[in-house]
Amino acid sequence: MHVSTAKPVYVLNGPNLNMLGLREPSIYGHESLADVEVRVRSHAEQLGLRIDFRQTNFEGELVTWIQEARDKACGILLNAGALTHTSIAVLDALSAAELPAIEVHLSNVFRREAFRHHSYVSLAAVGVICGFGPASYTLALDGLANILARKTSDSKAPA
Ligand code: DHK
Repeated sequence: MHVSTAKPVYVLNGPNLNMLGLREPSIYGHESLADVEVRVRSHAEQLGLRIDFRQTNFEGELVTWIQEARDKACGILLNAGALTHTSIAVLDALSAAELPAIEVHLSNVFRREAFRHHSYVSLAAVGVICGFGPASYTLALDGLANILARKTSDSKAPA
């Protein structure tokens, strides 16, 4: 598949994802966030998509980036880290963004503690990919590319 959009996909990462590779490797693996970025960038190139890849430990900054995405991005991949399970502010920003958003997790949150089973982000996401390690990001990008390809072909269809 090859999708061409004028705007990039925002790939946004929340708290503690800067610690990937060092942090609990039995759960999150040995790749750093920079390694994940390289993977996502090369996969995006194959799909014809551009990405803007970022990480923050601050809830307000994540909210600001999601607000910015509304005008500047064509879609969002979001691993909000622990904010997934706690942040109504992130949910509200995503709902306001009116963009296709995919929720991503490296780990299978459903095999973990009960507090990770609930996600505010899911309420505003088209879908969720979790449990595939760094490949969760590229699988999520495939899902988003499908949605964007459908949107582009719909907008070209005669009324
Ligand atoms: C990352 C985190 O930091 C956790 O708080 C989430 C998610 C799971 C992940 O698997 O990528 O619960």
